[in-house]
Amino acid sequence: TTYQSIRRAAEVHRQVRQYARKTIRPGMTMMEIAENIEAGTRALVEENGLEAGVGFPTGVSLNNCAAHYTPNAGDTTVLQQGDVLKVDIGVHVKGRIADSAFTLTFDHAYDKLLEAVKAATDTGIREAGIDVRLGELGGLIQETMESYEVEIGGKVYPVKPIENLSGHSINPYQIHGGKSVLLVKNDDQTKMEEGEYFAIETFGSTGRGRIVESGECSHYARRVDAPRVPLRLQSAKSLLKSINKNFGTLPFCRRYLDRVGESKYLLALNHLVAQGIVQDYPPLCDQRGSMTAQFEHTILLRPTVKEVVTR
Ligand code: MET
Repeated sequence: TTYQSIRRAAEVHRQVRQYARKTIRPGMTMMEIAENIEAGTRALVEENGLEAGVGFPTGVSLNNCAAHYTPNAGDTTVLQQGDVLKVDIGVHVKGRIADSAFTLTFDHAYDKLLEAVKAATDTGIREAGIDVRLGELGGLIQETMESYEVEIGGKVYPVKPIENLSGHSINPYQIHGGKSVLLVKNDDQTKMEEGEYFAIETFGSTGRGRIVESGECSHYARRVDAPRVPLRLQSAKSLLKSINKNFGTLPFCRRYLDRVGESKYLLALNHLVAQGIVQDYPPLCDQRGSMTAQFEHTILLRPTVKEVVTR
């Protein structure tokens, strides 16, 4: 059943996450970190004979970058002692995606920042429920986040919720299901409904509290509502076939195209993005020098109970 698939995905997620927390160390490359997590996921789903796999590219966003960074081939970035690393892991079973993220640091200077964001996510989880208005939930998350200020390197910062990032509903094989939970008060009167499945995630920043797209793109997904336009570029046609076969509408990254044997696909991939068939998700970063943190769990709004499946 649906609930079974969700719980199996969450259990694999829990084990992979525990392994990640134990093994990630400064000095490792971002490539090693991401690939270890993905290899762990693949091994666990295979071991359990599940119709399952990686739910989306492993996010390993650093410092001012909040989300949607994973290394592309050739990236030699090494994790530093002073980095603030957001580890965003996705596992799916039959298309039911467990989406949960945490922040790792190796310097106690950031403890309070992490505490603020963890508290804001806990507020989001605690206050979520059937008939809760999305705009009000954003306000509660904001209040919690803004009740903190942090001192880092002798300077005091307010912790700002990132105002243009959000939690989201999740549909089968579709990571962003259509409903958004912003991290600030807003007038969205939409309610959460029975049976819905949400990624509750919050991001706090010592910077402006706003992200912009920045740096080379790694994350992509075929759009669920892709227009069925005839493709004149042969390479784009064949790449789309491969995407449909290997990922369907699950998000993928350039490394995943490499591992299924695609090469020299950038022109074709960019064409699919330009045609509105594939959505690109570039890294999302606050201003230079700022630090961002994230915590996230997936929740299931059952008729009589709220299940925090990834806890
Ligand atoms: N978990 C991340 C998100 O929800 C990564 C998804 S891949 C586009 O945005």
